Amino acid sequence: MAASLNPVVDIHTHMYPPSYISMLEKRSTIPLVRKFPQADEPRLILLSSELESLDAALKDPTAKLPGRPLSTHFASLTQKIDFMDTNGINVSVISLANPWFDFLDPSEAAGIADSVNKEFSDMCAEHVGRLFFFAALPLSAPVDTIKASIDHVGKLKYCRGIILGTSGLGKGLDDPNLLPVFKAIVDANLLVFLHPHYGLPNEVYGPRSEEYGHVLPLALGFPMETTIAVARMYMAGVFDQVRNLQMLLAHSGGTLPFLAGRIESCIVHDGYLVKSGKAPKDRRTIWTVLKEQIYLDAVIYSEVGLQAAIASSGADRLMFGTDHPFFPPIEEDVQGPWDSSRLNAQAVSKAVEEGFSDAAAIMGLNAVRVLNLKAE
Ligand code: 5CU
Repeated sequence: MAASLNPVVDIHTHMYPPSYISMLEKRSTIPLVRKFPQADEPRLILLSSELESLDAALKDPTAKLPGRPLSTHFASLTQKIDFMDTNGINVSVISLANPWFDFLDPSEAAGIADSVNKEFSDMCAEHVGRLFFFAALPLSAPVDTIKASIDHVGKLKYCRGIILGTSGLGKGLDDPNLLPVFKAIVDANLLVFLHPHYGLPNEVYGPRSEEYGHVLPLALGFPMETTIAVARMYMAGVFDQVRNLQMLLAHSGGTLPFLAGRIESCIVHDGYLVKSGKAPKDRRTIWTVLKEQIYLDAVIYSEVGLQAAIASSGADRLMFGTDHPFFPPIEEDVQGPWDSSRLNAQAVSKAVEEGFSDAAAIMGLNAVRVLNLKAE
């Protein structure tokens, strides 16, 4: 595809390189890859909400298949480039999908992270100018090892940030022990791409949740997880303590743009916070943090959510994404255009009139500027 003055850049697009898939094939607890006699393609089982259907399918070969089909779109670089060409995407910033290295034993995490990050770097080198990547960290390892890993990926030519889950070192992103990690990320001039994985406790979906497929964990659990993680960071003062930290939030910030006003109101009406001086009048509000330290992806599939995202962070802080290879078409050809990608592009053109500069900014120019996506 020819380079364009107004490139389309996909900043939310994942892969599991072949070495990561082999690791999942050897596992007996989630995340795992498993073949079932009733299907040709292996299944990729990631989420705790899929455990019940995994157990059922292991016992009964006629039971509903758990997880999602592990199509070639998850691990093949050729397929990623084909997807980009078919869906009008000039440049992609690829990242390892959840749950990254969270489940690894501390003793092996750094070695595996280094080698998977190198695979990402090598893939980018095969398609100079079309691919960049967000690296993943060995978060189960000691903090000094994590810092060494940040230092390492910061020097990789095509690395533009760190994809991070919400668990941090195990206690969430408001954990004071994580501050040196955030500082090291800033020092390496990298941005954090915050992405959910753990969702909400399964009980909230109720005893009938199996009837509802993946809808509740993905549509609601994921965004709430992101919302809560960032609200905790805000309440703990992380954004003030690491003033240069820049975060790109998946799924247009979960529900943060919509709930920021309510968060603010709850703070100023909290007797304990106000009386103990924890909510001083000159504090930076969550609105300020959204405008100064937060970027949002445009993976929200509707102009309604996108308008809230634009209103809270600004059109200059939004970036188009697809979430490929998740959400493939169910009934159409997976080698053709994907509706999930089209819906996100359509939301942009409905929210900010197509042809106007905000549309070009969200579709790619913001990413080029913020992530410095130059070919060499
Ligand atoms: O379909 C899913 O489970 C997912 C997932 O796990 N991660 C993601 O980024 N999108 C969809």
